[in-house]
Amino acid sequence: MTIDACKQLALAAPPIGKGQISEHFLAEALRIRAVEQKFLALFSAGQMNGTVHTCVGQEFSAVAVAGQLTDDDWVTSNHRCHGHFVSRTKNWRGLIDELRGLDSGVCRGIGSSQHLYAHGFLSNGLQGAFVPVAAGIALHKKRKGEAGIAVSYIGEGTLGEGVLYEAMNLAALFKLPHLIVCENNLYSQSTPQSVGIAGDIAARPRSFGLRVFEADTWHVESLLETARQAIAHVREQREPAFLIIKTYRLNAHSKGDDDRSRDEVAFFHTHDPLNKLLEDPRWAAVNAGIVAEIDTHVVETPKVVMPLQEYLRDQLPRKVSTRLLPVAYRKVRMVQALNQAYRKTLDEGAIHIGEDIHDPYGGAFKVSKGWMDAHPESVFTTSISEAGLVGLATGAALMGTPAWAEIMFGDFMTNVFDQIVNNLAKIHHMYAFQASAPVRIRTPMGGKRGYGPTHSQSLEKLLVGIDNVATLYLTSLVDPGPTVAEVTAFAGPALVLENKVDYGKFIWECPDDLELLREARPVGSLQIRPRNAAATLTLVAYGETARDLAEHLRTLFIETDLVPELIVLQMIHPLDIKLIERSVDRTHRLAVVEDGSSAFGIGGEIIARLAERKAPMLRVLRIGAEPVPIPSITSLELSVLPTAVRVIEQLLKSDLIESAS
Ligand SMILES: Cc1ncc(C[n+]2csc(CCOP(=O)(O)OP(=O)(O)O)c2C)c(N)n1
Ligand SMILES: [Mg+2]
Repeated sequence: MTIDACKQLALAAPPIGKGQISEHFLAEALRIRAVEQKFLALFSAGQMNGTVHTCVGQEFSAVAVAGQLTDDDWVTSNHRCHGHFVSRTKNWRGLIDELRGLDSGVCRGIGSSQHLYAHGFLSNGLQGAFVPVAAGIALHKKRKGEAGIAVSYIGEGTLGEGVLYEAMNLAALFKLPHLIVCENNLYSQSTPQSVGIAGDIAARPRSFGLRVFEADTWHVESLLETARQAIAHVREQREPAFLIIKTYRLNAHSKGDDDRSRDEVAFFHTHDPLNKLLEDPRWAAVNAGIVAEIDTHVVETPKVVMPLQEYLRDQLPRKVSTRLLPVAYRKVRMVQALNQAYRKTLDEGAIHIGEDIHDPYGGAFKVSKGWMDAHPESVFTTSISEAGLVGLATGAALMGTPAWAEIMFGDFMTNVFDQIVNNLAKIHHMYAFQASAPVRIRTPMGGKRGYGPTHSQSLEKLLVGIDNVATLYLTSLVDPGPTVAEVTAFAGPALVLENKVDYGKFIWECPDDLELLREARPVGSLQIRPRNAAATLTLVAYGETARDLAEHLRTLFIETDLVPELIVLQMIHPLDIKLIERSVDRTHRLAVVEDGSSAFGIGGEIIARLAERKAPMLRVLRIGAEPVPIPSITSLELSVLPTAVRVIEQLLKSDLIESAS
């Protein structure tokens, strides 16, 4: 789409306001513009914080789409969302208050301009990241047989984002009632379409089999009709579609950043349908009334803000219990125990989404075998689309479906980072606690299988640093069933790490000379301690490494003369160190073993927590993988990873031994 072609469209457009278009729509468009202009005025007067992206010139795309929506529909939007929000919710007062940072704002001043929430509406400032989430909302509706569709607004600049294509592919494959509305205003921030977008825009959705509708801002009547047709198509056919609206923003990208040609901007001002409408004194009077109402609202709204204490609450599972309980033993392989535990979540109404999790294949590690046969409506096997499938799970979870996502290898969690860090970790707070997305993402970490550098790493230290997302690591030392059941009750998102080597092992049978106990709190730590000796070393580990160590506690004692007590973390974040504290108070020696490299890692966090508590008489040691990609060849791989053999070597070299003698 060239600027000249848009100019031709603007020149050819018929006037509005002569009865062709409902006056209600025109007034709504004027309202949106007046709100946007008020924001710019407040910014200029130094009365507002942050930033704002106004949709002046683009109001009719919001009005045209929202006019066709019902209470059952959901809209996701982007940074330029004010018009979409006002026409969807009519709550312009709540929007103004939000941008002014007031407690009366729609997100109580937390989200501000780009992060808005209301029933039927979500926006955020990450280009494209909400498109798979909207697809997930549509998935929920389709699966539940509920009425309603999902609509996602994007700008044409966002056609450069990969996750958009994952979402379109998945929406097409699953035949989801999802309309993507692309507002093509010819610019992405400062980048003209000719510089940023290759090829044909309409060909993109068409290649996924989506029906494409096209309209423009200047032919308002036909825009309203095209939006009606596009939404009717999605609603009736229950399949995705794509609506392209050619348009032009009359203001700067945000507050004042504009280096477009002045003549070009002036041309579109002159031919803007609302500017032309306002030449009519009757509409000028209507507009003056709208402006006065907005001014009065701004003047009269009390300036109340959310107190810090209220904002600091979160959804992390922190229930603490100091009780230790015996652990029930069950002879079953870990993969089988996991298969059954997750299968129970399906029986209880959850969905599971992942790559290759269909039957008879049953997932790369066979955890999902038999699920799809038993629950064909709840197991969704996807294309290779890690971010997209987690987005789908997020949308479904937002609507109330318990949603699990499987990432085939832990290394691929990097592909999901944006969805975790910017969506899952933020949704609850940024919408002032009005929304929750309790997605559980499962993935196998770890090496010892020769899969080499891109399929063997343990990335948990990158995950545990994400605020507001719980991270836990299952272990074959105990039946994971009760732990999985506890995770299903978490209010917020959780990352559930498994281990590739653990899958094939039978659940550990604790030998008679040791005692295995479990903290009573949800996903509590395990304690494996000698029955007839006082421990002289606190060893902390998790996952399969903990299993490996548990099996070598006797060797460790023989080699080092230290009597180890093993504490196995199941919940890594939020971290509760009470059990470790009590143990080191007795042993005065601590070795933390983590599967990834130890720099800036979990061991460092535990030691820092202990040091903050008091300055204990404590000898500490961090043990982890060597800080290199995990090699494939077995001899090197086992030398790089923190196997029990290497842990003993490290202990022997450490001053923990010295201090014992
Ligand atoms: C993932 C991501 N990358 C970059 C940005 C910064 N950014 C905000 S808006 C924008 C331009 C978006 O262009 P377009 O999608 O055409 O929407 P428009 O601003 O034209 O409405 C950019 C680059 C962002 N918010 N998110
Ligand atoms: Mg644009």
